[in-house]
Amino acid sequence: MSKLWQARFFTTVNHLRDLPRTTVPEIAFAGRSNAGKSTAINILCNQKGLAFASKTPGRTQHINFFSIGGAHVAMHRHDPINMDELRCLIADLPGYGYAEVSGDAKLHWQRLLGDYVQRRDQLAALVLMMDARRPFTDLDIQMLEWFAPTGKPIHCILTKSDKLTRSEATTTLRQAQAKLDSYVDEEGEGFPFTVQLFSALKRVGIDEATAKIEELVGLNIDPPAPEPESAPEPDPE
Ligand SMILES: Nc1nc2c(ncn2[C@@H]2O[C@H](COP(=O)(O)OP(=O)(O)O)[C@@H](O)[C@H]2O)c(=O)[nH]1
Ligand SMILES: [Mg+2]
Repeated sequence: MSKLWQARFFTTVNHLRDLPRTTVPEIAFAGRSNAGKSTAINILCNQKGLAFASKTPGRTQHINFFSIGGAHVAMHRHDPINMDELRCLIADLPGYGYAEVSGDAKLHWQRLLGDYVQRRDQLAALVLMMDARRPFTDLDIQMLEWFAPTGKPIHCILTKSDKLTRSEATTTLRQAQAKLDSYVDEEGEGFPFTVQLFSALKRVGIDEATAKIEELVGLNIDPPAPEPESAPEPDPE
């Protein structure tokens, strides 16, 4: 069973000063509104209503955090989680590129997202969700170029691949990988950028995305067992 299935709502943040004061690794999901981000998060976490999926995009301008770890089967969903057992946070970033967002809201978005992805030390990796029919729009590139200098991994998920034929999907994936490979630093070294196809509708790429995300936040490695209480020394006899 995927560890992502443990996800539960943690907090909502509208200003960087309110970011959770946690130290566990975070992974952030970014994408244009309508890219299929909420649908993908819900499928990966196996929970229908975790991230709000809607047909009227662009209404959320805040970062929603979900937690993995620290909650148990018997707990009520409103019970506080055990912070000692918190493993990682998932940050659902506000969708961008929604045409009707006003200038002020756009600026707010730019500061919130740009600052968050560039400065958040706990942020281990970025997942960039793009509609497979039109990946790498200007704002996707902006996101990618904000994050690239951190040297941390970006995993691109090409959503709604069911809208493409098999051969279109293959070509799209190859072109996306080539695009990512074209980024090199001053020494000519590539970046840790990966890409895959995904379809929530046809359930394509779920295992691949799950494995990648778990690896990026270290959920693939079990946490060290707690130190056992030191047992009394046996009597020398
Ligand atoms: N065909 C298809 N449609 C999808 C898929 N994933 C999401 N959608 C649709 O795309 C629209 C936007 O999805 P949503 O998850 O709300 O996108 P978000 O704005 O990025 O969170 C909705 O109408 C979804 O039903 C998919 O894998 N295939
Ligand atoms: Mg959404």
